[in-house]
Amino acid sequence: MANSLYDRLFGIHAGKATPFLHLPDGQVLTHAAFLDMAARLANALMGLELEPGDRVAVQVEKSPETLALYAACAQTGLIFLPLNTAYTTTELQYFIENSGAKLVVCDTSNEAGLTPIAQAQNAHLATLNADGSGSLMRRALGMLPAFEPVSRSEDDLAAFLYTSGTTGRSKGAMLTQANLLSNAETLVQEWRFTKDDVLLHALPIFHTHGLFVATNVVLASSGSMIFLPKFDLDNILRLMPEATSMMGVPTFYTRLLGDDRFTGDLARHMRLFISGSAPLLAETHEQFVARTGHRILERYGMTETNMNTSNPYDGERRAGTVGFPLPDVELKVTDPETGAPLPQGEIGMIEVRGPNVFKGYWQMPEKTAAELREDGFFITGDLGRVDEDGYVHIVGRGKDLIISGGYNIYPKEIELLLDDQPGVLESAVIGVPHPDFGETVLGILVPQPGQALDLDAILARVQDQLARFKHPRKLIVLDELPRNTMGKVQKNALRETYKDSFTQG
Ligand code: MCA
Ligand code: AMP
Repeated sequence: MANSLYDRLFGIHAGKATPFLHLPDGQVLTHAAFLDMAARLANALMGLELEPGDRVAVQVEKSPETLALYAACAQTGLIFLPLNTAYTTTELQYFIENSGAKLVVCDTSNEAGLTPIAQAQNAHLATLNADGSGSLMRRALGMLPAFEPVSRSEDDLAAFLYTSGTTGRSKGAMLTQANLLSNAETLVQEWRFTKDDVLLHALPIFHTHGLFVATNVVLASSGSMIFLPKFDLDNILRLMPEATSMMGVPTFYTRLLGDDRFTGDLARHMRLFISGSAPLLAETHEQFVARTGHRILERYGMTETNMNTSNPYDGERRAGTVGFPLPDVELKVTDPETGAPLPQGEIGMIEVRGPNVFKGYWQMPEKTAAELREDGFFITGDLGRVDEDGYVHIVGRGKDLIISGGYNIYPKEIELLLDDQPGVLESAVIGVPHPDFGETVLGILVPQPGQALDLDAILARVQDQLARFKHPRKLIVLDELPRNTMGKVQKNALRETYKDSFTQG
């Protein structure tokens, strides 16, 4: 029985005592031990009478067990739905309800808050903590360490990742086995990953970058990874001598450069540094070359498409560009109004097509139709151009989006909440430059006539509802918002006015 995702990422390692995860305390988990854990989990999942295609919503800390749960979902044909650990109960409720999850896996500390939400839709709830404790592993440990993978076609769904939208409502991006596999195998080739690679893995595993890029590339190449719970500079510096490669968001690289202990000597043996999820400033790229001699390889992707472009492994890695379309990925630049292709060199909407492009948004046919053309091209919302040598440059965003430390934040979601606060007439949320996170969130409030705003109380209410990384780092009160003649808020003008809010003084 075929199950390509399981077979090609996990099954290939059956019975191998080769290292897969190097843990920060020095322990090593072999491929075989990892697969045993995954099979026990697969048996535990099937014991809950879940059916292939059911969604498993997972909000847990990064751990080997969490990765094994991903493998177990592949093995059982369940759809893995990882969720940012920063999400509040209010945010989680939406994802659980919208996806119709049949199983919710959470940290014990969130069990009380999520139980009524799971119960309301007859979903099971199990706990899994950072140290591997909790009801899920307790159940799994009583199971056999063998499980025959459920047969799945490559067109079957393997994962949902929620991505916010300009309307403020998150959409579940449906990713197939083929989406994940094709991209992983392409990236192994493009970036020359082999069984000898040891990837320094400090990214979260609830997003594309840490899970479908970093983890899948390591699995598909039979390499191993130094599996860190989070980005911690001391750990990164301590463990870099044992690694061959690292993937990170630009904040990883600016933080490394900000520390004098990060020397050329420490990095010299490394084979490859990769950056993505947010623009890497050309200045950061150049500083990195000056310090280490390494040119960071920048690539460009999205939740809906996995990776689209990459700078070359051999050949010039050009700062400020995201390189060339990957093999199998077609990329064109179109007129944002008409969709007509633009002449080479002109700036327009980036559209992509290929085996990496998702199947659509879960139960949102209109949103799918608005972004995914019938001919298979996905309208990315990113504005860019292709230069005379074929390098893709991302020059801006057609979508109202803030990227803070690699996390996407949709202003609309925060504006809707701010508008609801007592005394607030309207609000505008913008991204402004931030030395550590690249961009951060600034909220601008207009009070109702004659009202004084209690900013502390407003912030406190926002904090209850929204994940920490989405919180406005500053609130500013204005009498009115700048608007154009059509009445549209001029966010560009606001971004210009407040651009130095976090970078100076
Ligand atoms: C943490 N905080 C943040 C962020 N992360 N605030 C804004 N933006 C963030 N990204 C909060 C913390 O809760 C904390 O709150 C305060 O900011 C400072 O925390 P700190 O300890 O400095 O943060 P950290 O834990 O070191 O995290 C920063 C980080 C992390 C290492 C940059 O956010 C991270 O790992 N980012 C990677 C995100 C990622 O994987 N993106 C890929 C998406 P307090 O003030 O209360 O202490 S996939 C994608 O985009 C596409 C597909 C692609 O192309 O890859
Ligand atoms: P997400 O939908 O959370 O996966 O975020 C995808 C978005 O991140 C893209 O549409 C881009 O706007 C941005 N992005 C990813 N990689 C890069 C990059 N290397 N340079 C600039 N923007 C990037």
